[in-house]
Amino acid sequence: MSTAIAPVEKLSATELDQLCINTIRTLSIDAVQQANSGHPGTPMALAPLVYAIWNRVLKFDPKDPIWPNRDRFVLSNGHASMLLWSAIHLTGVQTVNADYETLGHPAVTLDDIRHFRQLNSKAPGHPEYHWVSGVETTTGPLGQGVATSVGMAIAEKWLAHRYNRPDFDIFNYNIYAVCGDGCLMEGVASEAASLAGHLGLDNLCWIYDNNHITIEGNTRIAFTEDVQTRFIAYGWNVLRVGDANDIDRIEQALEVFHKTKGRPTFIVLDSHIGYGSPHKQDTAAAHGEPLGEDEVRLCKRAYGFPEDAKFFVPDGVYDHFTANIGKRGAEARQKWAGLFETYRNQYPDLAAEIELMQKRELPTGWDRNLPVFPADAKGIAGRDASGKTLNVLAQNIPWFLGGSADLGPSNKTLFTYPGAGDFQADTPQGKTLHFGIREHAMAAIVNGLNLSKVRAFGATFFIFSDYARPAIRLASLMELPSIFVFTHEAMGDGEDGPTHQPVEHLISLRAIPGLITLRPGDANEVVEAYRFIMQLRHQPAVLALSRQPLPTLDRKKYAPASGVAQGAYVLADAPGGNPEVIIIASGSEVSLAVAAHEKLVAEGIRSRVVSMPSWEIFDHQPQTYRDSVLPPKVKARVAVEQGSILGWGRYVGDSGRVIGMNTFGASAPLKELQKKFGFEPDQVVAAAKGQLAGR
Ligand SMILES: Cc1ncc(C[n+]2csc(CCOP(=O)(O)OP(=O)(O)O)c2C)c(N)n1
Ligand SMILES: [Mg+2]
Repeated sequence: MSTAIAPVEKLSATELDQLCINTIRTLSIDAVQQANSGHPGTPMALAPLVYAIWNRVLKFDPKDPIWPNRDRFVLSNGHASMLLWSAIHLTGVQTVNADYETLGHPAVTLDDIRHFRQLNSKAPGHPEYHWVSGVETTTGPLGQGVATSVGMAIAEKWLAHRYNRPDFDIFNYNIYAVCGDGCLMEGVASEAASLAGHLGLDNLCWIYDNNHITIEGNTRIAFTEDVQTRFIAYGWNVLRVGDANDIDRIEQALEVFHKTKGRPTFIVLDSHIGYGSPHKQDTAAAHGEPLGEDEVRLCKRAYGFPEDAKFFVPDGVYDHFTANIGKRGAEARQKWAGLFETYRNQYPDLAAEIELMQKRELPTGWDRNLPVFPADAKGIAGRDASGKTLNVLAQNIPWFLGGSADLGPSNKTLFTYPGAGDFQADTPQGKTLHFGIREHAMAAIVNGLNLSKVRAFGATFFIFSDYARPAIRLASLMELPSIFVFTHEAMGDGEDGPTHQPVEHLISLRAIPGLITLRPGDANEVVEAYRFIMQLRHQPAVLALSRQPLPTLDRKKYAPASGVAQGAYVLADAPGGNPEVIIIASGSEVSLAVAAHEKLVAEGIRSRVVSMPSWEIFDHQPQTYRDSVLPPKVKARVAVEQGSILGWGRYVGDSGRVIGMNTFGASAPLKELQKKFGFEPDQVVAAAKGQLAGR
């Protein structure tokens, strides 16, 4: 039996809605079936929600998917990606490239959907930000999307306050995030929801797919808390829509969200996973495997769709999206563009800022007055040099903001200049963010801010980078210029002991593709590290900064700190530039290497010190440069770094020596730890001599 669909002109408005919804459902089912992998059940259940948001509410122009004042849509339950591919396809979202140019072809074609989850398809397994236009953030690791949406909401508040003027609502967009049970079980979502409630982010709406199903079955096996009451306690406005198929009620709930001031909105949406599937609805089986050919036919029959047609978009569906989101979005954008023209005349400086920001460019003079630190044997801590630099940058770059997970006074990340202020519900102009002790949400929120083109950083102790890691990884995957400022980067907090002493953190972050790690060796290297980081447009960076003072090297005697921009550079050299042994060091071990070098030189040994704050930057230099820093013929090499020795072999070679950490640290004053673990000049000297003796 096969069903024929009535001609579009004979359909009532309700029937046309249903036709569009069922198109999303059947595209999703067919794509998963074709790929023989993926998640059909949730798109089947949430097609009405996505339809209602996109076609009835979202202020979004598919022709210009990066228009600054667009509403944001986040699919935090990223396994339901077919919802997004369907919406992006059916609304005709256009492709934008990395230079923010619209290319005039669709972001997701029907052919991409036919090749769901296949190599090079623009319909990959999960939503990927830099890969598919129209995706606002990468999701899939549950909880990340909703947490990131809080950063987007903070950004909107900050932008609105800085740039809006009477009669000029340049920024007034909303953020809609859809999530499931998994997202709400994850701690990162709770951290972020708590902060969003505290900040009263009334531009933020989460819609919870309350289907009582996760992979292992019914949520009664592991998730029985009262989610609504939890969100009430967080200070959210909690609404409930008892039927996920009721698009009018969904639209009404979204209207309530629009009217709610001073609180974010949480909509509980009761749904049936696998809706329409006679044998799989309401079961975990609908979650993560294809329905099977027979069941697919039964579902299509239930939706009144032809059973044999695949990837079928009935007549009238594209038009209906064009007539609604397309028209509404285009009008909103054009109106905004007109408004912005007048705004540009009246407030040229502010308009220029907005335009620079959209392209991730920096304002003229962004690096003026950066500190220069005079040579000083006693020196200054990396974190202090960082604090001074951050305060200058924040004054030069209006849209640069950030904060710490409750360690601001220790990370030295507080903005202290007059007028900087704190970001709070009633002071959304503030530049210092207070994330509370929520490192994971902090990193996701920093990503949300950077996705919104505000330049933002988050800070904590380096040891707790572990707590932020999943979002740091996503920053790299998304090619975002998020900045993570980590202080107490080695054993500098001595007495705190091994719980607070990073060992494997540097190497584990170096393992993240695309992420730039920087461990500067003195105050001037800190400044140069920031100079490098600020110019990144598509890469995140991690700074590892010392807690304790490090000698400020005499740059008249040694090479200038600008060498940081090459990742590694010859800091101190053998007379005539012809070394017989090379000592490579980063961070707090750079001055140690220099001290050892002076001793070696005094003994007539031709040593060279290479300061290597960043492996990734160095690895991207031309071979000739790398060979000039580490001449292949010089095999006697020692690396010194207060972190795991793993990976240093690539720079010291098979016969080289690494002075690093093979164990956890210990609780004791730093000096004793340096002695115990071999971070003393004499031990470096001995290692260098050993290398020369072939040991
Ligand atoms: C952090 C994280 N842990 C585990 C997974 C694997 N995973 C993907 S979907 C899922 C179940 C999600 O359940 P729910 O959010 O209720 O989605 P539904 O099945 O209702 O669509 C799990 C465990 C993941 N994607 N991310
Ligand atoms: Mg669920």
